[in-house]
Amino acid sequence: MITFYGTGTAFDLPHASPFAIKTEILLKMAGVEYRTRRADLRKAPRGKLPWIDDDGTIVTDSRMIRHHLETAHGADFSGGYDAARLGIGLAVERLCEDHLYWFNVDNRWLRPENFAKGPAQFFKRVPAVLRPLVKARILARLRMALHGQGTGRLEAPEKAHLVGRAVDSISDIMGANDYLLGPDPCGADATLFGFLASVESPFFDTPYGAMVRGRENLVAYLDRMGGRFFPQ
Ligand SMILES: N[C@@H](CCC(=O)N[C@@H](CS)C(=O)NCC(=O)O)C(=O)O
Repeated sequence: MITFYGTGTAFDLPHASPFAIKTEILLKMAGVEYRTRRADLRKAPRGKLPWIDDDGTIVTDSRMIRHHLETAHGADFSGGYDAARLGIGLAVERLCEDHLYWFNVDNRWLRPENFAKGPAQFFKRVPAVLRPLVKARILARLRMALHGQGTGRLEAPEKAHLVGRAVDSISDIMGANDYLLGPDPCGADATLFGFLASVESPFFDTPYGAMVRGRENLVAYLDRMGGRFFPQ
């Protein structure tokens, strides 16, 4: 039995973390038995979530979890597509994970109104006297990470321009397909749904949600994927 450590439902999403949404879809696609546990980041094997415990084998990082499901459980995430299509899928995944991710972090954590109604809730279990200090320390760490990565140095219109380009490209790649690469879902859809749903989330005040909602095929895709993998 696999134990999957994610965040659980938050912000009207299946998980607060897009990487956790991705991983739960991969587990469902793989058809393996699993149970979900709320992750305590202080106990995360590499300080990040999600991770899984597969009967004593700990696997961290959604990409390595995918690899583990393929090698240890025979999962096939190809969706039947050829190598060239799958290459496009991988590029879209990395566009989400290494590019869109940062705008999402910036928007949720560094916009005070979004932080207050969103991530600030994670600190409820920290003793009240320490809470402001812990929050300030984490925000300072994130600000540094965003500055180092580069997104933190951009102005709001530049950020909007870059997110818009990414969202439009994904929409153009998908075209009239039901899923990213064609009529069937593949592993890349797990990632794409996790990030698109997170970027679109109306829970947060963001200019990015409207960009997703402005693309009919992406709206239909979110409905289709949500209905298929998180019908509840
Ligand atoms: N490459 C990792 C990224 C995971 C990741 O960045 N998770 C975030 C949550 S969305 C996290 O745990 N951040 C905590 C931290 O960096 O301290 C994956 O694919 O799982």
